[in-house]
Amino acid sequence: MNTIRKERGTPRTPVKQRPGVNYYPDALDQGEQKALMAEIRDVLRLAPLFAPTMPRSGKPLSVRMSNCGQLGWVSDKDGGYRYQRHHPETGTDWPPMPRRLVGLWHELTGYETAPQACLINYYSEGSRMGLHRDDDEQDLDAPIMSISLGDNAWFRLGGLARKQPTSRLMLHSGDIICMQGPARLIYHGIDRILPGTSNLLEEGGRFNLTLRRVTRPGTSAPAAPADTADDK
Ligand code: MD6
Ligand code: FE
Repeated sequence: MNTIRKERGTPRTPVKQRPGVNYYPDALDQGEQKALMAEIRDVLRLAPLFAPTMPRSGKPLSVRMSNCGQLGWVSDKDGGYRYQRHHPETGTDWPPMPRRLVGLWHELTGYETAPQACLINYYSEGSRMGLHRDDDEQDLDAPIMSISLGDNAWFRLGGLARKQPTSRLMLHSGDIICMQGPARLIYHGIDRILPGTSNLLEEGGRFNLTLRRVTRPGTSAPAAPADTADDK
């Protein structure tokens, strides 16, 4: 079983929500959250938050986002959902993923290959994330690891079909949740955040970081657009 060892030496074991969903409450202590947040702020200075829009309708999503790592997830009216190497507004490559994040990925998921993308979502008061599946990746054997920083949020977990019943879970700053295997393609979303429940962020709100593999390890990724060709 994967464990995460905190500074004070407490081994961390996941709370199984259901097959394939490993929840690590309080995985990062305050110091670790602050250090990680400082690294994310460095990323955001190079790759500022942007306002993604929905494919076709062009309606704005309610979160603002950025990325770090080799690839970043973006969405807009004409191009739709996709991974690309560069920021849609500045045109420059995404900043590298902080090593701390890569270390957490290996420690918690046990997945042998490194994550390629870290999507950074920022929720201000009133932001939400509709029920969705993360299925724009080719490597569905790889887990997705999600880190919460800032205000509490109600996380909704459903099944493999949109109509299946859902349950909800309160995510707190420092919590990590991994979805893999039988849960890799389950529906999930954020109902709402609870403003004022954390003092980690001066501006309030919540950051969520999701680490992903995008292309299959060791393949030339024939199905990918040239922009997402693997260099592994
Ligand atoms: C959020 N999380 O916590 C949204 N996706 O703000 C996700 O959409 C998510 O928590 C894939 C795997 C884990 C997640
Ligand atoms: Fe998701």
